[in-house]
Amino acid sequence: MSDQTVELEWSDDVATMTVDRPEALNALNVETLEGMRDAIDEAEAGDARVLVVRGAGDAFMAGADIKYMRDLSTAEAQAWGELGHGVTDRLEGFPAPTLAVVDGYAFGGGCEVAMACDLRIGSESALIGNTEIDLGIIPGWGGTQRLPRLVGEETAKRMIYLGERLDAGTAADEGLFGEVVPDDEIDERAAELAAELAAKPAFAMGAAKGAIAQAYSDRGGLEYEKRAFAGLFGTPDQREGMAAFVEDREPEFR
Ligand code: DAK
Repeated sequence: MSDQTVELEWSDDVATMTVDRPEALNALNVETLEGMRDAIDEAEAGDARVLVVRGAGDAFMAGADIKYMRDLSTAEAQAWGELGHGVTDRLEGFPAPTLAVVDGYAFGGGCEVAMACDLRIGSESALIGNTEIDLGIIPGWGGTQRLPRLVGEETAKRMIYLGERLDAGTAADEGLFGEVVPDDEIDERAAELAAELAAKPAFAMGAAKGAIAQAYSDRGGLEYEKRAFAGLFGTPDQREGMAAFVEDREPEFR
């Protein structure tokens, strides 16, 4: 399968989805999210036993596309949010294990895509965080719900309130990465781990994933987050935060 910005490749029963928009550090726009949605559907239709998620070039994904988002109205932000939630929900509900291979930047929506996967490994040079606050917004694709689960409430609040960017070692210490590998070994380690997962009994794997999901089946928080996120569009802080990024300057919030 091939979209302009998303590739799906197969190696035996392992499907690998790669976001390939390196000129924007794989920032997620409408085309990219639609490509991811289609690739996930194709991986599921092809009975993938593992879905690997990664980014091309120097980034996993540097977040949602700020240049696209900056002028969205609340209604447009809602539609945009549904598309992003569709991708993270599909990843979370994918019938087989999903593995995020974070080699480079994973900020904002990129961090949220990684957190929607079952397992995460990082390269030594990876940086990860929910950095949205400095854009005058909050994580909107599940970050407010999934980050506290992974790292605990206090750490999640510190990361989200301050927009912290964690290096790989700290991310592993906090529970965001299962393991950290040297940059030049990450491809090999990802393939090894994916093959190990693919060799496990698929019915039991699906049952384990489904049962674990029940521990987190309350979607009320995700719905709250969607509404809170969209409500920030059009506020002076959102306009200022995103304008400052595009104009390459520090934001001045009121
Ligand atoms: N969006 C658009 N373009 C981006 C981008 C992004 N997130 N990140 C990088 N780029 C672009 C840069 O603008 C630059 O483009 P040109 O100027 O060359 O045209 C190119 O990628 C290379 O970036 P830099 O020149 O900045 O490269 P550096 O190595 O100097 O810095 C960096 C890399 C990743 C540290 C820096 O680019 C950066 O801080 N990027 C922003 C990271 C960030 O804040 N990400 C969070 C985005 S907000 C929603 C729910 C959720 C979300 C949205 C909606 N709904 C419910 C509606 C999610 C929001 C986010 O993810």
